[in-house]
Amino acid sequence: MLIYMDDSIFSETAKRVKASEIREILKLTQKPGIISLAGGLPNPQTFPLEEIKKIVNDVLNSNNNGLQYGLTEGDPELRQYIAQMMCKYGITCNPDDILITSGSQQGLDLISKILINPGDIVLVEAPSYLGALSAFRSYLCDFVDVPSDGEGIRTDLLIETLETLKEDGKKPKILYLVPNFHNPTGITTSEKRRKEIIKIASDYDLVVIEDNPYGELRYEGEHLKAIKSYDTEGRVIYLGTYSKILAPGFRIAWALGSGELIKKMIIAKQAVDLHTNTFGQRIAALYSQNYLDKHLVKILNFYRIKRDVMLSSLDEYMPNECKWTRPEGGMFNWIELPEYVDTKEMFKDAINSNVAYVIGSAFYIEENLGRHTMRLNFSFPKDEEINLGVKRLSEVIRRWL
Ligand code: PMP
Ligand code: G9A
Repeated sequence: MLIYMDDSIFSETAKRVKASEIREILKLTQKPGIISLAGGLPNPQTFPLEEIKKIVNDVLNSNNNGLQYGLTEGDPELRQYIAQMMCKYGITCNPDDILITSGSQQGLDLISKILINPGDIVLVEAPSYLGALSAFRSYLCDFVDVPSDGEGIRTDLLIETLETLKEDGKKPKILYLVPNFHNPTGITTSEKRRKEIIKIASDYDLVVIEDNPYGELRYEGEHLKAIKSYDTEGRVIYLGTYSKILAPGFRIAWALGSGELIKKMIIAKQAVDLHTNTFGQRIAALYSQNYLDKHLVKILNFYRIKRDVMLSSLDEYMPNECKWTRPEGGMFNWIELPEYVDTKEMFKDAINSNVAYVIGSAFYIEENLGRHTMRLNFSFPKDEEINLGVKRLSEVIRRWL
């Protein structure tokens, strides 16, 4: 029997959220023959199968076999390890500041749950990670976007925006940023901007979400200190994840914050899923203690080659009218075409030519922005597919010039 439901049955949230363009494109790219430069997937060749097999046995054979309910906060050994690992980014913290989440996507959801009332303003970069926009949107926020350049969010425009909002009697609550190898642009926020951001957050009483899934994947240069490391007032919530350094299927990530912020997130999580899966957490803890450092060296070498193949393929094939970013790490390049080319309209042509990308406008709040842009991923395809994919794409683009 077909049941018809009137739209009025759905909550405001259900009415407002729309399917993620990335997840929809993921379905299309299952078609045989397509080279996908779309989804931000880690390369399965980096998944350390042999070590994981061994650890799975060790976990099952141990007293704490990872099959029981666990603490909402997360596995104590894993939190201990993460607290130490955070020194790399200049962050001093203790395990009590850390909540293990089911992916950082859940971190974004929990933060929204505890901070956003309908109509609250969230400040985001333009463009911004689309999964975060969906998480915030689910809590019926309003967005205000601020442009970025090669150094990250434009802090001068951020102040201008905050002043204009103040004049209108509006007080934003949250500033969401991806400072390392940004999704979608690949850009890293400079040290100068990081310091300015924390000062602005303090002056305008903002909570900063520092989302850092790609920070470990640095192929050149030194790690920069996290925005969180400059935070003396407990107003930054930092998000990290095992998705890009171990395997996303485990859904193991963490939120790091101070005092009431992290406590409220823990309570919120109790109502969502009680705790993150214990088995995956045990595996992540043992993996981290025994193999992670060596594994990171391996995957950095692996992904660096892919980044370089992507850059040299772009240099070789792309028409002169296109510009692109040169990321120092992460998984993405951002391409700008001449303004008259609409990458959404061009997408069908690309699929027919067996190559996929993510349309740039998907990463903007305002639908008319970024229409001439696209995101390319280089972590998932094989080296030769990157080359062939960019060649195919540049042929498609030439047809639209
Ligand atoms: N934030 C950003 C910026 C991301 O790119 C992603 C994944 N693509 C996430 C969060 C979610 O990651 P996780 O797998 O940890 O949920
Ligand atoms: O598969 C996902 O949804 C995670 C990837 C995100 C991205 O491509 O930005």
